[in-house]
Amino acid sequence: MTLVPTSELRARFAAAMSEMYRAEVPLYGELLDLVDETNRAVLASDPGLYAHLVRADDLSRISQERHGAIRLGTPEELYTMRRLFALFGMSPVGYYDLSVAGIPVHATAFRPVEAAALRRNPFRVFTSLLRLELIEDAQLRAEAEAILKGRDIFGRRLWAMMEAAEAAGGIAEPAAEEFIEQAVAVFAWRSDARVSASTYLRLHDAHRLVADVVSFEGPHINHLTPRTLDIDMVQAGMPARGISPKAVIEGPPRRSCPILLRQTSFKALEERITFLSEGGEGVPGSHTARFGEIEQRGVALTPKGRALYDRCLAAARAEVRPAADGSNAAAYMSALEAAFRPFPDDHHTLWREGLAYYHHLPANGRVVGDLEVEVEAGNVAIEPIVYEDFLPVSAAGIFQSNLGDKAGVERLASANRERFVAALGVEPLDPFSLYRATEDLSRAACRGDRPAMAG
Ligand code: OOG
Ligand code: NI
Repeated sequence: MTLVPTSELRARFAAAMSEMYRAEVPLYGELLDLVDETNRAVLASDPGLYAHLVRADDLSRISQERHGAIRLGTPEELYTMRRLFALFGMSPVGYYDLSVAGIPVHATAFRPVEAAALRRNPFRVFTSLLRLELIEDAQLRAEAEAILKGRDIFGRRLWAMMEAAEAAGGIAEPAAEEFIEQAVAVFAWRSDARVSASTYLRLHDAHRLVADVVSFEGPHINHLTPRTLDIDMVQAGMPARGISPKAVIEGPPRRSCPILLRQTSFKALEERITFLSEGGEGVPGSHTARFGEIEQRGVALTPKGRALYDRCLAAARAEVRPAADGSNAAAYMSALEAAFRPFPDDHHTLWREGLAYYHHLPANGRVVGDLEVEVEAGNVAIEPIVYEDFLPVSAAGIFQSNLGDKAGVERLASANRERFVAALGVEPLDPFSLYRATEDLSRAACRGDRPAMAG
């Protein structure tokens, strides 16, 4: 029995998910075309970028690259989701507390972590867990808990397949096909609510997100995000295709050396749903949950670089707080530009000051001298290591834009990392250590300790 490599499974899973979402949300298909067109134009006009991507072995993955997001209701769902994603070679990385932005969830990102796996397919899923304890009304909280207890988001067939796969250490053909189908079905949209219209309204009043998680049979994928090489160009091209993006791009400003992550989203669709009713005939209603998003990824920052990023971002937001209606978007963008001026914008300075992570690639064979000197002398090239994770302030902005303008402005209670980790069943991996390890490997490779290659 030959097991299908997990990266292969993940690539097929991601492709099937994208196909499903394209059918569910046609505007997503439109967005993919726009991103594809833009990426081609950027590569054609920027041979330097093309060469960089080839050297860092990052080119082939970009057209297939996506992230998605789901929201879970119970600790058990999160625990089992970890088991499911593990079969696709995706591990939990990082902890994100969204309560600081008034959103009652905390989250992790499931993603591949090894360089070769990332190259094959970097599919990631931002996975939030609802913090029911933050619902103030005790009766509503108990009701929501009871509703969630009664659902099985995975289904009996998938449970059986997961257990078999864990026992066998993986999945072989021909089961792989059905396994992927079953896994994708977990994230499908179902328009039949599990609650009555009045329960929905009460959940919705507590927080729109509570209604989105509790009212349905499963954790529908709420967006899938392609990666663009020029987010400003895509943003500008959206209106012509009937897509209206949020006014402000989250993350750092435009720079010559992109850092971390810039993201923008467009509004959720209003979808027809059916509520439960006493008579069983179903009551029509509507729900907004799903949206579109694009992102541009840059170099991963070290803790020192990240601290500088956080300071610059906080300075910009102290100056201008982006309004949900977009009315001060221009003022915010210029405050952002100004606040990021202290952040060096060339790779050699970022590297020299230890602000970002790089692959080290020897120009000709093994390097014996001091690596620092060899880089300065041009005997070792540096290529940015791509940021594979998310940003809490950006994620809060994305949540807020798709939850509606009024949702969540006040700060909720503080983070509860221990509770999240207990539900997950493991400590999420530390993103900085992963980038650091990748950089260290490439440094070792320069000295001939391992065959030289990117990542
Ligand atoms: C997730 C929002 C966060 C991102 O890319 O930061 C996010 C959600 O709305 O469930 O997708
Ligand atoms: Ni997203």
